[in-house]
Amino acid sequence: MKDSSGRIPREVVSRLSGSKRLVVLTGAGVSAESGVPTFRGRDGLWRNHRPEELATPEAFKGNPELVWSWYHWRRNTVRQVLPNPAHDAIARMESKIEDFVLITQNVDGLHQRAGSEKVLQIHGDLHYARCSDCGAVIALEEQEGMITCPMCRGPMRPDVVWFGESLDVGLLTQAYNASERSDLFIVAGTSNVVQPAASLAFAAIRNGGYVFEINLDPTPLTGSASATVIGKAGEVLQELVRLAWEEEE
Ligand code: BV8
Repeated sequence: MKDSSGRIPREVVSRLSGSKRLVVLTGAGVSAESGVPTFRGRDGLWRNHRPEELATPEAFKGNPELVWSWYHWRRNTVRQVLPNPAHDAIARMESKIEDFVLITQNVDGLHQRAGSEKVLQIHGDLHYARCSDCGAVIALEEQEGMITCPMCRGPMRPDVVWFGESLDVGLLTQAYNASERSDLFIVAGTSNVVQPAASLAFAAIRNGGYVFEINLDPTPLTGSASATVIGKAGEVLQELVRLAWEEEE
């Protein structure tokens, strides 16, 4: 079911209101309506740098000052924006469904600011730094420039997963288990090209789960999704929770 009118199929609404095991997977498109640039979209530049150029261990090894300045700029950018209706709708789903997991590829922390708590940040969080020597993790606020570990004085790096780096095995296992058990898997605002995140929806499909996709454009998942609505995540998700629950109250 592919609907470019933005209309949400009735089956999606009834599956959400009746869901016992809901998983939501988000990507940069969910933060786009907060004014945060995406990675591959038209605005997919981060201050004239493509993520694939700087979000790598090689880039950090070669020019840690540039990579750190890029992450400080991104952190300060997202600290000045607000969660949008897409983040709010997902937090509302969590409040309504006990067995709920949000898997996000985003590192901006906007889901938590909207009230989401059951969040698997499988690509890390740009509000934190991690020591390359002792592994200590610290929260970042106003810091600028290179960060030195307060525990061992070693060099610190952004606490995110770069291209070519493996994801945290524990988080990824939790993400796969939740996806395989889900009766409804909502995937919003991701181009579904980055692995292994892009395989999670297929894990749900393989186990008989219903996959509902929301995006401005078709993606490699669209042909396999149970239903796709072409539209803005904020608008479609808000409409979905209204149809599923407001009519109850
Ligand atoms: C791994 C954190 C094992 C950092 C990110 C060759 C060599 C090496 C590796 C690979 C290779 N080929 C493939 C790989 C694997 C690679 C990969 O998948 N590459 C892709 C580009 C092909 N993956 C990895 O490297 C992963 N690790 O595989 O480990 C390994 C180890 C060694 C060697 C090989 C394998 C690690 C991946 C994690 C990378 N880190 N972020 C940072 O942010 O700085 S990924 C980055 O992309 C973000 O996390 C982002 O979330 C993620 C995915 O992008 P999207 O979120 O989907 O964003 P995008 O802009 O692409 O799309 C936005 C979508 O929203 C669009 O579809 C748009 O239409 C839509 N949209 C826009 N506005 C709206 C909207 N939709 C709705 N409403 C709107 N308003």
